Amino acid sequence: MTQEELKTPFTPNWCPGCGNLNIWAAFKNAAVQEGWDNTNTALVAGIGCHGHILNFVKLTSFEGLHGRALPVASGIKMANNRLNVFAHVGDGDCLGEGGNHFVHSARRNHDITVLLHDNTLYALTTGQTSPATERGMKTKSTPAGNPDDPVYPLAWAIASGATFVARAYSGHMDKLMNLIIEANNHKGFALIDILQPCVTFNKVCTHAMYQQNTYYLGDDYDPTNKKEAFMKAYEFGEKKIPLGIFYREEKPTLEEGYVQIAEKPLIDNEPKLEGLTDLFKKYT
Ligand SMILES: Cc1ncc(C[n+]2csc(CCOP(=O)(O)OP(=O)(O)O)c2C)c(N)n1
Repeated sequence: MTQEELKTPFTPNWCPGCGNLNIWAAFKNAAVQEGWDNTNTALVAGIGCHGHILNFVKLTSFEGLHGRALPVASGIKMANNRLNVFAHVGDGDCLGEGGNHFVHSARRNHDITVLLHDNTLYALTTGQTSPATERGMKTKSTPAGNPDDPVYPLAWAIASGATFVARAYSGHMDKLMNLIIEANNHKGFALIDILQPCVTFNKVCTHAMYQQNTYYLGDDYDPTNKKEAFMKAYEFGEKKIPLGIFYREEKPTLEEGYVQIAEKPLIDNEPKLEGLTDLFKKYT
């Protein structure tokens, strides 16, 4: 599809400067470059500002309940494992309401790509703390400062069994685009934690803050070393926010483990109605 063909009748309504705009652009550039279209790709999103992305990309998509994007994405992949499946999720959505799904989708190594629009708060509901909000940060729901420690999504993903774990900054659009492509090409559960400023409600995690404090993991970093990746995932501070691929591992995906879909996707099988007919009768 071309950029033109990916357009929908809607104009993005994110705030000027919102990181979602860059994620949207990077994702569309990746789609054009890789030939993602309605025959080979499906998108899912949770609820939040991030979820609006589905309205602005003309690809088959499903917006589910808050926090439930990952079970839907996993279901789509299991029904048709030929598809590229992307889940656009928010930090509140995925790490809070959907935390349980995050752990188990990673553990089972579903072959899906999770794009975590991480603005470290609940943006759509106007700026409350999320599980990604750092301790002490003043938000609408914690005017005296957040009394909780945040979760570290990358460490959480690695500990849960994710096989591709990366972090990007939304302002570096080309790097983000390449990472999205790489994550999709990876066989297994891929997470990209995308640092995404919320220019309206987050006065701490700003573009300037990320530009001054992020750095890219170098060639001397070994992303296959799980222990090192786990330690790295906890590094977050002044001049110390790593970007890039923290961890990758080749491991059979959940979909590869199912004999029912090993040869052909579930949707290509003729439905077997005998037995079901009696069941349907019972309930009609
Ligand atoms: C079960 C449920 N709880 C709460 C809400 C209200 N709600 C809608 S969006 C949202 C916050 C979304 O924040 P996040 O997932 O971080 O996404 P963002 O808006 O920051 O992109 C909440 C709490 C809801 N829709 N459903």
